[in-house]
Amino acid sequence: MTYLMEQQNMKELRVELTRFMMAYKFALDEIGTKVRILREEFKLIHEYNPIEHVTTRIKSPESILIKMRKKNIPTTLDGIRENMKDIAGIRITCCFVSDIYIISEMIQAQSDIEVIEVKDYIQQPKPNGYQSLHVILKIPVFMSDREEHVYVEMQIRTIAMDFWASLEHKIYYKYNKQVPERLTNELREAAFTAAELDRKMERLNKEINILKEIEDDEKDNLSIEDTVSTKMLIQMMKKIAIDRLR
Ligand code: 0O2
Repeated sequence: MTYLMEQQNMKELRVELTRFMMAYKFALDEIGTKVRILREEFKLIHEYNPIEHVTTRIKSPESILIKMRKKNIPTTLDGIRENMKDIAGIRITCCFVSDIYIISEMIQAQSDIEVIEVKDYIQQPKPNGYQSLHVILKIPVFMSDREEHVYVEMQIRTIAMDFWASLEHKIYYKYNKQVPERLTNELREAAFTAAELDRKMERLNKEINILKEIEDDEKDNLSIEDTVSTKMLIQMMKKIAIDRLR
């Protein structure tokens, strides 16, 4: 092969690789915009923001290679494109567990999105305690000369789940993947504690919302002439509403 031909081949490969990675970046831009719109709409209409923060990442070439070897993925761009579904990843951290399912359903319902797989590690946590909702999506990306449907892994979790997963990840790697059993047991217990905290915060949030609603109704309905018995009735309603939540 002549020097010129070799240069030409290298150039074509570089263009092909750049286009390959670009598609994932654009897919993340697309899903990022979808999430931003939901977030802003929620804030404007419901005066509530269910999303704490959002991060995106593209898998590093090193991690792609490791996973290719682990899963025996063919060493071609087509092989990687079809078999590796988490090269583009978006992680959405929500306030409450109920928010996770609301956001997930809203994204899944969008007509240009294809849902490939849902893994609910909240209903069924991993044996180590890991919790999150994972959804593999296919998102259309429109480029100058073609339309590509790109896999994106969406992970949705609460702040407590995210806190646990981030620290577990650090501890796991620090011990070079040989975590003593006592520690894995404690990590699992910590995951249960995080889940308990999530349940408690969700219940508190519901209670406060009911109290707010009742208070708003009171403001709307009560006049100065209202009798003591009306106020007592409202107190009773509050108590019943709160008891029902328990
Ligand atoms: P990174 O650095 O986040 O990219 P597969 O993805 O097909 O190899 P699996 O296990 O079926 O295998 O995928 P799954 O369960 O959907 O999990 C993939 C991702 O979820 C991981 O990506 C992590 O981000 C996260 N995850 C899964 N299990 C755990 C866990 O036990 N602890 C923590 N901290 N995170 C977890 P990567 O590619 O491993 O890493």
